[in-house]
Amino acid sequence: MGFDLVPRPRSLVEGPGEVAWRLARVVVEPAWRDVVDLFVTDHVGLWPGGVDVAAAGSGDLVVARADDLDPEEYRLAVGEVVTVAAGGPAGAAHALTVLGQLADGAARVDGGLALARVRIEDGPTWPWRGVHLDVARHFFPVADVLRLIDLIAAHRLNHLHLHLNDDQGWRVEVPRWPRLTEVGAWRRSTPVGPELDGVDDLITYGGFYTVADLAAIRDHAARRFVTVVPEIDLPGHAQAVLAAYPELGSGEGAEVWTRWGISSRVLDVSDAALSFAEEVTTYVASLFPGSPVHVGGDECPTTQWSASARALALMAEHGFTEPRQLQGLFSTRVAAALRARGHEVLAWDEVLDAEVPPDAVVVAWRAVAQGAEAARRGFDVVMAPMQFLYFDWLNSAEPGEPVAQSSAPLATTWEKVYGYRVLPDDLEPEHRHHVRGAQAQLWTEYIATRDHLDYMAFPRLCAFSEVAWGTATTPEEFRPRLAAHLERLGAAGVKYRPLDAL
Ligand code: TNX
Repeated sequence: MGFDLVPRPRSLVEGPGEVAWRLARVVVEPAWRDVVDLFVTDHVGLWPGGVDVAAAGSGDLVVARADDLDPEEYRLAVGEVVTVAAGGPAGAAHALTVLGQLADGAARVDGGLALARVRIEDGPTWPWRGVHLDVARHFFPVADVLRLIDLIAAHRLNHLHLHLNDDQGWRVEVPRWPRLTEVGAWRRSTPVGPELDGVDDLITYGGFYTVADLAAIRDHAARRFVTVVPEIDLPGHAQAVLAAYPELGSGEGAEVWTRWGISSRVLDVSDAALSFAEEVTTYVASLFPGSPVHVGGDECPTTQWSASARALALMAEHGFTEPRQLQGLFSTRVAAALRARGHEVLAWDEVLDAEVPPDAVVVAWRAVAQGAEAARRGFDVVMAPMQFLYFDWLNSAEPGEPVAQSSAPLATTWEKVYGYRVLPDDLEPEHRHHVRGAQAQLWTEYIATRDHLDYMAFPRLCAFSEVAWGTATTPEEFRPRLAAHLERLGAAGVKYRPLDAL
């Protein structure tokens, strides 16, 4: 297939011939007008005469609803008139993203754009096509997040999971708990290079989002059919919280952590700590009405609980045999509060080791097997296995790659990402409906700048987008299309990793 579309549509039939297409007038129903306005402004340089948008009559572009299509499905036909039929506005936005890719590369003829006649029928295989960004280990300003959302939408991905707190920083303003940002958003120092080298920069580092910042991120994303999924990760990964409010822990006071890894300092299983988790998570959730919310739950060491009389008494009260089961008290309580407010709840796959909140969606990160286990146990699952979808791992095992979370020979090449398939091989047919889709993770211990984020994300995210859309073929077929697509990204200022780097 020509046209270098990424992700590849389900079906594309070409020809015959070309049209000289000049866009002066669009017809679209009023409810979908914003989708068209965004398309027109995003490509404003292509229409020197300006573009009118009308609700009826004739146009050079006609965008209409089709009842036989799902909300994200579309048909796009390029002829003298370009027509888009879509099941919903998200499908129309996907169609216009593809039309934008065709138009951006087109030559000018007869006062118009030379477009090949083409009929595309398309839609995603997987409803959850996510990208995760850790803004806790390194903080990314609002402008960088908005730009990432644009790139997510450009790849027809549809969720941005924001990891808003960790041991090394708390990144959301919470009015009733001001020390979370006064104290918890700032760390004294950051490792330079591989953490285990023990070299530290001794420079205060931090930042956080205001309520207005998060509203801007939410609205920018919503306009592009990207759902923002906020995560408050508790009761583990809580050292920044404990630096701000030591009374929520059971050990000695601590500073915001200046190391990577897993801190053993976790929230105590006290009424105060359980209420805190519920209150801050529901507060942050309230800034994202109707969105799914992630309650974290990964990597929660139990050493402090094993040493706490209160925790041991609670274990006896609940008949728990393992301290790990105490974690279920947090996830079930916070999840119930979120559900009561209309939020779907997600959690990292460690919740499988304690009590899983009813209806929780499990984000399977440790391996594919946890995803299959969650599905077999009746939970919906988003596949995020680190071996394929952690883009903080090395791009290649060659010497010369910048420091990353993995060490050679452990590397995740774009070819490896491209070869990943969302459905676990061994998952029985009766459990497959639980697989919602997949998500790529950008953990940022070793990603401090926007340019480096680009280097780690692209081209792996391009490969991922096609895996998640469900139309991946072979690396040999994909490579030339990817090369052309990377030029497109480069023209948009993306500092991607060249295919032949190193
Ligand atoms: C594991 S995945 C983590 C993160 C780290 C990441 C580094 C998960 C739920 N926890 O805290 O940043 O590995 O790759």
